[in-house]
Amino acid sequence: MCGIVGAIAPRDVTPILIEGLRRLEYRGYDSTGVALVDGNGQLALRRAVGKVARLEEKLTAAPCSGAIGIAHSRWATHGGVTEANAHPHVSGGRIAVIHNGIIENYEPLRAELLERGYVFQSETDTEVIAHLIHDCAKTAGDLTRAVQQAVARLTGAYAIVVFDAQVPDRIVVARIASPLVIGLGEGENFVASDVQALLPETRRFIFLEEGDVADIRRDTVEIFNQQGEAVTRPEHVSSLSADAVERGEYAHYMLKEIYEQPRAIADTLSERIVGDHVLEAAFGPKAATILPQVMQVHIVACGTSYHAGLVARYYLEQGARIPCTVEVASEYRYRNPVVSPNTLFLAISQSGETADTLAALREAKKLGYVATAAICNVPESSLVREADLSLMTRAGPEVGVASTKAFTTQLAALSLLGLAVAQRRGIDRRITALYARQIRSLPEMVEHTLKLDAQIKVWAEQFADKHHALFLGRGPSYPIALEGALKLKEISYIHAEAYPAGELKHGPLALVDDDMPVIAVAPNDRLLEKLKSNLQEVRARGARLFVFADPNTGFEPGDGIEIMTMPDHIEPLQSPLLYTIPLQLLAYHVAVLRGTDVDQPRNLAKSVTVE
Ligand code: HGA
Repeated sequence: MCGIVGAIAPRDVTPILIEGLRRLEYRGYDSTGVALVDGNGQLALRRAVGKVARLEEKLTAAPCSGAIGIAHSRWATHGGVTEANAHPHVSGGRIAVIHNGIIENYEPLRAELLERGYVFQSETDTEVIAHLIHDCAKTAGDLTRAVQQAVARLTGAYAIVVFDAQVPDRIVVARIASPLVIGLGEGENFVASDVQALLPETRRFIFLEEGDVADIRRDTVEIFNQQGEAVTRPEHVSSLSADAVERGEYAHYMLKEIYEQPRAIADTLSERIVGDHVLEAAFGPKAATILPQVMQVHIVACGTSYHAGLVARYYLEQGARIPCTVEVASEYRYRNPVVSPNTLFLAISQSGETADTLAALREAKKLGYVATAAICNVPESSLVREADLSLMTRAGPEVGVASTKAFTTQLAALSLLGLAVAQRRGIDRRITALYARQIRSLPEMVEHTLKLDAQIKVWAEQFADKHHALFLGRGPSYPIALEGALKLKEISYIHAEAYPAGELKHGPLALVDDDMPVIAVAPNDRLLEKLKSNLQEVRARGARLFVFADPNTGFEPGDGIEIMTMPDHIEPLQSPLLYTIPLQLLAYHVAVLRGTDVDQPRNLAKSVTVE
């Protein structure tokens, strides 16, 4: 979703732009476009609804080429999926702009620009940027200054790339809350929303910081911070190869996808959370009218997505103080449910084609919910098309059948929903600001957590010959125990169960013996002491305990109990997502030791499009 590519070079850049768009296709999008300055100094614009291949058809039918150009793949937020709304947007026949993100104050700007005589060709928020830059350029004297003046008037999230066909010696870019990277070449330079797009051209990159504006020419790159001061940003040499979309150095897609989580979560958060607040428009154009009416949420999903829903219940009830219920889709659709007033129906699915979830959504639409919403990884999916609101996870394509990054990006997206509802409910701003900070630091915390991999691989040896395993957690850690058990059973074929630890004594304790490893999820939360007592009950029956715990929880390794210490400073809101990581790695290493088909486990499919 939302792809940006730009290039300035002593050669035709069209193939670079098209290849860049292709390399970003996995993100999902609904339309594409390219703008170039052709050999006659004219601005050439080609746009198409649908796939990059449609844009290529247009370029074949009406060829154009140029040494400076920008290209975009759009996933509509403001205005329908039409050619007129596709980017680039042009002002005065000379300023061409592409944009990722959402301009929150586009309505007053649009009114002002209409008054100043600008004619709008699209319904997008982006077009105001093009006209604003054109307007500023009249007095600014140069394009970079015009962009600086224009972006100073924008609120919201943006990565923008601009050229002026009348001065085609530079591309100017700016960003806030939406990623943008400059690719450095020899006598040519590039820009993109993601390094993936540029890997065939270069591996030297500069990552722009919040508020940066950059003037990119063939031989120079000048960067200015938000205060307009010239700054230098470090150059990074990427170790990714151009075929990084493939499995690369990883033995399995699942492992690669586990390691992609910091980036996938960062992508899911980017453009949606600015400073301390969530941009409601990220849920779609109807969010501003629907969210204020929501007094309750009913979540419906299957498998791993259902576990994400169980965690979301804590985000919504404890964070936003509204009731939330969660149910598996295959049960919901035949239950003839009774719907309370002002309830939002929320469906969660990686593919957006999960048959039971889709059927549940269609059923829900007849039942008087205030609205329907989807959390999904595939923008073109039926679920997204049919729901009133949607928030896309940006996990990228997930090849491993056992879901990893799709799950953690769902948790990230659901935490944004919790925060958006909390904002609307008027929860104390200091509290919502705290949540926002905790959400923003998730990618970095996941990075730290992945460092446990080598230790987990050693633990895995103690599971490889087992037939059963029991996972325990309490509160929001219980769904994580469920997810850990699901991962282990899916790919290692070890029978694994998860229980809320307080339920042990009501039955499952009968199963516990020294052949049944017990895995506990033990963050330092208000249920820790309760969990400790439950673990004593298990230990007393001779089970071997494997505890994932925060530092300072007071667990001591000893006879029959092993402790894996998680990184420091995990906040309660973060712990479900972070404790998922070691459980994914444990399942992975156990499966590898048992020699199963990790990426394509028996009897399972990636996208469950049958009932
Ligand atoms: N708000 C803009 C851009 C959305 C986006 O980032 N798409 O990829 C629009 O709706 O066109």
